[in-house]
Amino acid sequence: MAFVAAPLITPHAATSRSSSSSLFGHRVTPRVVRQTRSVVRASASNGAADAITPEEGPKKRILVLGGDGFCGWPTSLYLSELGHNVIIVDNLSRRKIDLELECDSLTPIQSMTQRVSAWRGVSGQDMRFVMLDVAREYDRLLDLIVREKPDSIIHFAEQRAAPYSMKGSRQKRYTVNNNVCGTHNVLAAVVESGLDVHIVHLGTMGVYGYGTSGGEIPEGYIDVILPGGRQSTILHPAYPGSVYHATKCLDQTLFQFYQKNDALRITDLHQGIVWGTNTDQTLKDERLINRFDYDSDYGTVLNRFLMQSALDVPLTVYGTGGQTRAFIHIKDTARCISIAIANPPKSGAQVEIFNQIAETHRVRDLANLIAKKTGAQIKNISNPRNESAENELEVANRKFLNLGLEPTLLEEGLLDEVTTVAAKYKDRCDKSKILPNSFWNKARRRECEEFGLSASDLGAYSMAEEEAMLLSLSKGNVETMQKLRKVLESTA
Ligand code: NAD
Ligand code: USQ
Repeated sequence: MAFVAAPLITPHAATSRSSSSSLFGHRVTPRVVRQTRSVVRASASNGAADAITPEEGPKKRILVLGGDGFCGWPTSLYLSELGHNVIIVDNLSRRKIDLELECDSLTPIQSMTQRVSAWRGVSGQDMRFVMLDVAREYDRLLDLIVREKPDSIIHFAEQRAAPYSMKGSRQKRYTVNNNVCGTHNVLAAVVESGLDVHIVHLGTMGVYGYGTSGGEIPEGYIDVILPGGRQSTILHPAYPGSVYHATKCLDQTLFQFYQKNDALRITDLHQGIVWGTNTDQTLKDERLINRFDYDSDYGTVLNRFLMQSALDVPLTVYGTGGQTRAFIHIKDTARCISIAIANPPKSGAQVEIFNQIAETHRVRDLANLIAKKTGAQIKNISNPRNESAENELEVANRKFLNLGLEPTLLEEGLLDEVTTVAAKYKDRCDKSKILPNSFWNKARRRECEEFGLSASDLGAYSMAEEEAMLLSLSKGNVETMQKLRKVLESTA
């Protein structure tokens, strides 16, 4: 059946209005603001009758898949502090990718054993860690769910960097296999366990695409008129901008199927770009510090700019910097998830979708305000990505506001926190990891190389892998290896 929407596309929620605010004397235009929060404690959509605050909700047993990561670790601590029983599940693949990319978190993160024991000591709360690959160890995952009988599973455990997912065919395939199989394993295991587990998944704003909506992006669903005049409510059309974002679109189709077929209770959080480093919990002890990615694959734009300014290197604005994106602070990530946990959809209700964002900003506006604040230079460089050079972005986020979220906005001085962290650990930074070295296609690569970016990078392989490959091809003969390297360099 063709479900091309007729011109009538009605977002579920009404339109919020833009406003502007002054940051460090600079005018910026956050498009989604707190004033829209008119009804605190309104009912959640989707069958959950009365909104419950995380503090007053029942204490739950929660599996946090991907709980060693940038969002997962502070969220685990936050939930634990609220009194929930938290079990972290992670295969440490993010740490292994650091080895592959020959890069590391700017902040000196501790091993999982040290992290968990530090939290137990600081908080007196129990917390456990299970090392398990969600995408490849189905039986162990099922066993864990059956044994622990969680009330909720929070699913962060995916390869989350768009640039890494576009680096080469190996990384594209890994991202699809890991993310789609992982999500499917969670769904199948919950069904097989026979337990009533609420699944909360971290999705992305990027499922909607950028610049195609032509108005406010609703929270997940739109009403359309199908050919023949029939009315329907469908998922907002998916329009991913990378292999990574495409996996989140595939995830949401899996959720829709499992909700329809097995009446699973699922919440999908379409989160914007997360910025910041620490939360009240990670600040309690140096051993609890959160990770901070600054490299061109995993570092996200605002944290990268703040890091670059601390290092006194130019801010890397891709293209014109006219890309508008949605942002949320790491403290609000944890808060939103706790709200979602406290307000699950009823069994049988459609997949609950929230837009998990605080505000929107244009990349060049962010660069300008940081430059103004710190005196950093700005450098517009060729865009390694295949994306719209300029786009508008207006996003509905009323569901979380109605459930009591008071978003942290950039203007609240928290940029200083990131700048302080960046300055404190800047000696740990490898400057060679700052310029982009993943390209969306050959044309983007060529253009960037003509611009002088990333001449040494061969894209699909890290230097260590390339070295190992050449050594193996030349069977250890140094002369043959040098010849092979010359051929590789001349064709790169
Ligand atoms: P991250 O890479 O820091 O953390 C992900 C964690 O999942 C890592 O610790 C990794 O080791 C683990 N993991 C990956 N695959 C696994 C598997 N198969 N089995 C077990 N563990 C596995 O990423 P993050 O920034 O914390 O993001 C967490 C989630 O939030 C992701 O799904 C991401 O798509 C989503 N998200 C992140 C952002 C952001 O700006 N960071 C924004 C929107 C959405
Ligand atoms: N950009 C620059 N300069 C940089 C880095 C990025 O101009 O040095 C630009 C990019 O071209 C892009 C924008 O900034 O237009 C955002 O890039 P990003 O790397 O900060 O964010 P993105 O790739 O979109 O991915 C991040 C997370 C991902 C999450 C997504 C939310 O890594 O896990 O899903 O944000 S969203 O973008 O809303 O889909």
